Amino acid sequence: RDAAPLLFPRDSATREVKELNGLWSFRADFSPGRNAGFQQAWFSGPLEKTGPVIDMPVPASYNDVTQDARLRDFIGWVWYDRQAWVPAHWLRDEGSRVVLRVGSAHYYSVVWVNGIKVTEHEGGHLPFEADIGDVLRKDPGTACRITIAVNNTLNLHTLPPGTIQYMNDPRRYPAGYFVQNTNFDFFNYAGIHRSVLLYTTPKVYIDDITVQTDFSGSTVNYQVSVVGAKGPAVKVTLLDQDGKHVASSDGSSGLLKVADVSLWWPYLMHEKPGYLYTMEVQVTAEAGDSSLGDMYSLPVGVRTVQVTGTQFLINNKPFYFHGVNKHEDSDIRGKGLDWPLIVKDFNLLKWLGANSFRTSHYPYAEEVLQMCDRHGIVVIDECPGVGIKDVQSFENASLVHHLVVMEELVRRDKNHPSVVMWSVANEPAAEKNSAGPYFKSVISHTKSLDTTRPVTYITATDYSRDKGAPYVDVVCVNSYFSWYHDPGHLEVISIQLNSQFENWYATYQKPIIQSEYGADVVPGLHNDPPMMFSEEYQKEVLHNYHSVFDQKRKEYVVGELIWNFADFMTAQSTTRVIGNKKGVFTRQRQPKAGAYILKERYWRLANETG
Ligand code: BDP
Repeated sequence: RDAAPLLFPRDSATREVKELNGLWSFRADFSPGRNAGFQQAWFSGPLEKTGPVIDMPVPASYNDVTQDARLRDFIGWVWYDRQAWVPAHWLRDEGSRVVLRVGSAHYYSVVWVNGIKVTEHEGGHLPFEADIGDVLRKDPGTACRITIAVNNTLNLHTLPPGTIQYMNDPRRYPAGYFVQNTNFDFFNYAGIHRSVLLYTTPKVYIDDITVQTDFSGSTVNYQVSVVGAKGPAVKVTLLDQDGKHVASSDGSSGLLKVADVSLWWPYLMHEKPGYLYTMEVQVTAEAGDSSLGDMYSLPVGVRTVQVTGTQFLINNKPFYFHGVNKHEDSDIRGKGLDWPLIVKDFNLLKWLGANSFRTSHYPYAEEVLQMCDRHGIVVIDECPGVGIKDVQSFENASLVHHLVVMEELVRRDKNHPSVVMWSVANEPAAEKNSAGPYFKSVISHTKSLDTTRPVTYITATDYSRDKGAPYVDVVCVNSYFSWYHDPGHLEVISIQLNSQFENWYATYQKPIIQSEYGADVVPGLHNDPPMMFSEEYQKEVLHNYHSVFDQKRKEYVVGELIWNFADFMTAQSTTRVIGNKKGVFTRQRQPKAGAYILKERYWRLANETG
């Protein structure tokens, strides 16, 4: 429980937050066994005393910030450390918890405070935390030292999975080197990717809040869990955007009824998208106690989601996804959280007229989902289940971890109105016999964690062989006609895409989203008649796909998400030109010709379908 936090850290009248972002000391463990750091206990004193350290910004991937190719392609443990001062009153006051929280670090992390191990966490894209008050109180009045060791190694039971190869044939590899093989197409950036911070809560504290909304009958159904008190008194107040009290209730669970509710609408479906109420939760240790125990404010959007045989409904109205697939990826910082980039991307989504995206292929920073809530951008929230292909990755050890990841993801993201569907995987080997029971378990577990949202995975397996498809609520299909199949033959798209849709629909009678399609463009390359990698070819692929979408969206196709929003980094290979170039924007977020095709189309769709 300690490791997986529930509520996003926010300050309030009872909580303080202190960010520890900036420069940390950093040392990669290049020792042959990659284990010197543990053997020599690099956590027991300042890292700089163990050997040479360099400056490393947090948050950021470490791979692209130096000129050292060995660090870019490093595999194994890297070590971060820094000192931090904890305000004296945090420790003087025995009644407060001091929590250290890491927004995400890829992939496996171990954390020490003043040389004492406080937590470990598996998984590169979700937050973890530890109550460090007791450790700090051993040494009050001194700065504390935080050490974080992070290992980017992926194996057949991690999520995403991978395999490590050691190239040690002395006739070919003088020094020997490690290779991380993966079945996914993005660079395995590593390091501390999101904010590290300290925050306080009182000893009696709000541990979790769950809201489920509806707009007929009651409106907000809430549950608050409080830790540290036997019979806590909970008071919940809902405020509208003008700060007006619109509903209130007592008790750790209940219903809030709002007259004239302002619904949360997706962007372009309503002139006021992303309407959020604020739910203020106040707790006292026991009824009648006048001193405030804890207080937390949660943004709440009131909306419903429902899937029929042919439609995806938001607030009972058909919703058509016209959007993108993204990556957390940019120059220099890799997968590190970067506010200017986040804001730029939202401006570009709006420029395009995109109403949605999928968090391909892992959970994004919570800050991104908060932006989606506020701006009314609809999200398909994907877990890091990308590239599940090898037989061993369907074994029980993998399944058990996958279920834990879904628990952590649902716990973190369940209250975001923007999140309308969970995706448990991308392009697994769904034709394997073990894929059937595997995805049956993952999907039914996810549904038991959240009864309000549909669940899917993204497939590239033929409809007739896909063993997990019976369990999804919406069929999400990726296809690359005239690219990976029939390269150069644009004329195949119309016939192949039509039969793709017809076969899936005839087999499952479920709504379908085209969850990926696209073509690489090296920006500035031109060729007429169109040739692969030219701007003209991407435009033609888009046009051909779009004319089929336009026929089928009147029937059961409920969305189209381009692959990809922007160019992104991958491992080096013969098919990648400094990364994947299927972006409609470059990695620096400048439009290619395809972006203008989408812009025109998305704004037209917005006018036609909302
Ligand atoms: C799809 C994958 C995506 C890749 C894309 C591509 O889901 O991650 O980047 O192909 O090859 O199959 O461009």
